[in-house]
Amino acid sequence: MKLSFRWYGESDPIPLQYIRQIPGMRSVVSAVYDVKPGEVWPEASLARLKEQCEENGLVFDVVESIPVSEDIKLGTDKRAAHLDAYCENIRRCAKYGVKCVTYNFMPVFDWTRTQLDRVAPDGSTSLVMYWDQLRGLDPLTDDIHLPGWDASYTRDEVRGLIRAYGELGEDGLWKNIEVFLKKVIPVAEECGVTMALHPDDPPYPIFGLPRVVTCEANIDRYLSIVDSPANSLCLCTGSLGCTKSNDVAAMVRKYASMGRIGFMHMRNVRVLEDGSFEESGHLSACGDLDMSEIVRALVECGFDGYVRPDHGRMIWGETGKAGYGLYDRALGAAYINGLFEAWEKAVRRA
Ligand code: DNO
Repeated sequence: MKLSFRWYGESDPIPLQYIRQIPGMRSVVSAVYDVKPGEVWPEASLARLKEQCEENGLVFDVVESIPVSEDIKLGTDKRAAHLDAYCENIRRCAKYGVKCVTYNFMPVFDWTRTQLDRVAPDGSTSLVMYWDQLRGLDPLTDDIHLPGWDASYTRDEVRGLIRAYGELGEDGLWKNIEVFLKKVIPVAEECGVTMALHPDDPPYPIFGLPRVVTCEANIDRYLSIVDSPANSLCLCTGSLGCTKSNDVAAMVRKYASMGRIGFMHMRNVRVLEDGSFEESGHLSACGDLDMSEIVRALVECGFDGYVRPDHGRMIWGETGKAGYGLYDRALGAAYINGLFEAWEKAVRRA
């Protein structure tokens, strides 16, 4: 596996030099963050990212994300132009050494949480989603600002989008996924780039918006639309793990053995009785996922893609971007290294 770490570019309070000091760290996961979805990334920005990483002994070879515009997801009259820009971005990323591009197909909102700084008994804070904080909210009538949601939409725009997705429905979303994949995957294949689809987080509809990248059956359907290793997954254990019906270790084994995992997001999560969930420390004992079984599945299937410690808690007084501090993600990286070393040795001995 190739160990990686997400870095938000020059605005990230964590210097690349610190990232480099994490044992085993190889790759930087980043993106051009100042260009709107549907537009083309300047080559100079990619060149700069590559250069900054190399100056610090790291490789810039994973992009998270090239965002899929709402126009592509909804199939509006701007779709064709946005798809051309998307393909051009893949070509440009490849030109600067990128091998894996993460993206998602979640309507309007990316991940959904109700609080980003929930204090645990040990004084650490983490991201949570509590149904009693969400229930009763209606984005069509209430002015909702959930943490992490794109603040660039006005309330009216959000309402317009929610209505449009309501009309589109799941079937319409699947049709637009097909148009996207049939256009984009051949370009990725040509450039030697693996497209890594991130699951919906959490993996069920929120506010009636269709969400389809949620479970094994739907992921099978997604991967079969274009049956190519370039059409792969960014398998996020914490996202799929917030539904008890997803057996994450079994899904990892299945898709790794098919060669369809390009990138692993590794974190743990605790699911509460009413379906609410709390992000926890990476260790198996801290949440509901058996992280060792997940790594075992990867190792036994010969996985050689990218892995990154996903969201960490805020610990030791660190402040910064929720989920993306240095300390707990570095602890996560050390833990992931340990699990891989142990399972790789066990498999070699067997
Ligand atoms: C959250 C991330 C996601 C992810 C996108 C991929 O912290 O895992 O926002 O980057 O869904 O497109």
